[in-house]
Amino acid sequence: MDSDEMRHFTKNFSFDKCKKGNQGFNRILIQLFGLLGNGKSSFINTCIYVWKDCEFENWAKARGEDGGSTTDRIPYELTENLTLVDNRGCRTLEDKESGVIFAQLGNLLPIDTRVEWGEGFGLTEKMVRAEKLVKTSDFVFPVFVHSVRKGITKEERGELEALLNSAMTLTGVVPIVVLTHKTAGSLTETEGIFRDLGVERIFSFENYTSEDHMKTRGKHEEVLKFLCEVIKDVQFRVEQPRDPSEEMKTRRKFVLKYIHECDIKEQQRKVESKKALDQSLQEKRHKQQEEEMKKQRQKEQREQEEEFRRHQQELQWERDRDRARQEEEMRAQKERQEKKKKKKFLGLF
Ligand SMILES: Nc1nc2c(ncn2[C@@H]2O[C@H](COP(=O)(O)OP(=O)(O)OP(=O)(O)O)[C@@H](O)[C@H]2O)c(=O)[nH]1
Ligand SMILES: [Mg+2]
Repeated sequence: MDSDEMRHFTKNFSFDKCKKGNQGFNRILIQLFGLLGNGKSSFINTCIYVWKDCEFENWAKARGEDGGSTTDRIPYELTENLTLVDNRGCRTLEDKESGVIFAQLGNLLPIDTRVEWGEGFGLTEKMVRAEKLVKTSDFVFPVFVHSVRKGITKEERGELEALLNSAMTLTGVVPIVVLTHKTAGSLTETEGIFRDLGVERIFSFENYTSEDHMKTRGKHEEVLKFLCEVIKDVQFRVEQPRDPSEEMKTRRKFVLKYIHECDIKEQQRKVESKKALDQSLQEKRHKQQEEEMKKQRQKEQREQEEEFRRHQQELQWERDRDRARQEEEMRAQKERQEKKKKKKFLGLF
């Protein structure tokens, strides 16, 4: 298909025209998810810019590199039947936050509303309150947005695989991956990692931004290709009999089970960390006791040695005194004998 044909195909898509009719669906929600600051809002800007073919605006409020600027679930309608949703990004791929990610991805939290990082009961309650606000007629289509510049560490691969697999189980669709910042790192390597994780379709972009939005044919065609690919995948999915309200219930069950499992894991983690803390305290106490006993033993030994040394000295003093006394006696005796001799000698005269 050339650009005009792709545009025409996208514009004319409607669930009513699908082989089995709409089956209760009336629009595709292209749900963007991913880590903070990876270009989700910029990708929305890129899509709107291409689709409207107008002056560039920062419609989705793309901001700094650190991310965290999108805090609400905001919908951007491209056609009556096709809407992009900018979801709140996650700081890490860890379980707790993924609970919120799945609640957004499953379309179980209201649109146009701030998304709080809740977990456990708080998140469940929000989902229950949202029940009347979310529409079962939305066909949820997951698109994972990742920046080539940020790369993927070895540790992140396992978490990413788990996240993508859960997103697939939740939505029934293999997520499409959109790579942004395509010239800011190794595109081939990043694509390879996602392919190894089982991702079938990957699109890569250098997003249009406020600083650089010079239109190029390549970018325009890639966006249109992306939109057509989403629609074709949806058409393929709705060739099977579908029940949107049952599917919504299944998604809700999935997320509730996920939250519950995260809670249990968290509790186990707390118990284990308390156990480890207790053990280390006990070890510390034991070591302290041993140290004190060692000190006591050393003190006793020092005292014994001191006692022995004192005793030896006293003996030595005694010996010295005896010797001095003996010497004194011998000297006196000698004196006496001398005197006696002298007297005898004088008596002769
Ligand atoms: N050069 C270039 N810059 C990009 C690209 N994609 C995003 N950016 C820039 O990266 C920064 C973050 O992009 P955002 O679109 O706000 O990212 P986000 O995923 O929406 O982030 P949060 O909603 O804040 O989590 C912005 O300054 C964008 O201008 C890209 O493909 N190329
Ligand atoms: Mg954003």
